Amino acid sequence: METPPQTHRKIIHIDMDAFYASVEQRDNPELRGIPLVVGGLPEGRGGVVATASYEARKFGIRSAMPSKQALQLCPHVTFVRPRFPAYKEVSQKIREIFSRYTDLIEPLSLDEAYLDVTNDKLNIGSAIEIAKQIKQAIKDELQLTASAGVSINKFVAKIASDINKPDGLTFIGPSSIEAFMAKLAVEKFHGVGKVTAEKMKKMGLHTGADLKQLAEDELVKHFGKAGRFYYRIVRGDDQREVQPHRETKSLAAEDTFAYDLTTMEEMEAELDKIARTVCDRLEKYNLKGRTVTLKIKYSNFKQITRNKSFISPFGDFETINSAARQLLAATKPEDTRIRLLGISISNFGELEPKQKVEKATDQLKLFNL
Ligand code: DCP
Ligand code: MG
Repeated sequence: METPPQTHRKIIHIDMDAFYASVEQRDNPELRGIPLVVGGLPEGRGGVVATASYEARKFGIRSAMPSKQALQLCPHVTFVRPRFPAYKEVSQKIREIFSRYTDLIEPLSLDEAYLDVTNDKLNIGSAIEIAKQIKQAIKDELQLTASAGVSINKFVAKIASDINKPDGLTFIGPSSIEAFMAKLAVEKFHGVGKVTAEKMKKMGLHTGADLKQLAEDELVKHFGKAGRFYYRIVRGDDQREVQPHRETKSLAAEDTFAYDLTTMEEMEAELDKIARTVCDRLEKYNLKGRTVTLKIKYSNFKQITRNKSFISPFGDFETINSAARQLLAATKPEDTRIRLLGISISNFGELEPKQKVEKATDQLKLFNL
């Protein structure tokens, strides 16, 4: 008896090349073809590299590196400050290009997104062809380049987009996934940070092939819940769906600072401004929420959020600002360097009966995003 043909999802991961730096080079011809860093200036304290042009990467300059170090590696490097509104605009435009092909778009950041093109709007059928067309549209309409990874799942598509950067297009089909995963270094696994990678190496686990030797229970024993994910992923099994943007359920404002904030006064002053912006926006849309979420990104790019919920809806500056200050104080911020602060308000609708909102103590949650 014949087995029915296997059907697979068609997933594309798109990631812009040297994103902030490419936008700066596009908008200012003097910056083209030279080593360029977008980020904090080296003469300031705590300035870090947000990204570097490919010309600067030849000198070993990388994202998250102190700007001072970048200057040592390449004394003639040029520094420019980030222009977030310009990057947001490009981000919206690339999403518009994606939406010509599918509505199943899951943005991961301003410059990258997953697309599920299993049933594309134009009936093109070939995910590789769609990726080509998207790259071409980005070139023609935005004068920028992107790299694409095409596969049958998110995990492999994301790794594939990084393989032939810049301006790359890499396809990893179903029959090559197992071999591809076997060769993959453990630090390339999505979700494996430096600490886990070190632990794996100490255990003699260097590649996907090594991980595949371990039973699921063993992986869970050593790596917790993530172990279950590793077990499946080394076998090329990733069933996670592309999750398109849901309806807006929160309203937020945030600010990335040119220098890391280190004192409570600086942080509170910045929070004040952000709370004002959030408050103005709530007023503009005539909204009141019940939850305040504080987002903090540290100088090492670790990001946390903490939130606090109230029984009654609020939209006033005092409540938002004091809640944000309390959440900040609870993180012991004096011992840290802070790169970004943000406040968002959510929970606009009716309270779900099951929703846990503690009256007296206010709920504190910690997510690792
Ligand atoms: N970014 C940042 N800090 C980091 C990493 C990134 O501010 N530690 C910003 C600047 C980047 C943008 O996010 O331009 C996109 O991040 P990517 O990791 O995709 O890096 P690039 O697009 O700059 O380079 P690549 O060509 O490697 O994708
Ligand atoms: Mg990128």
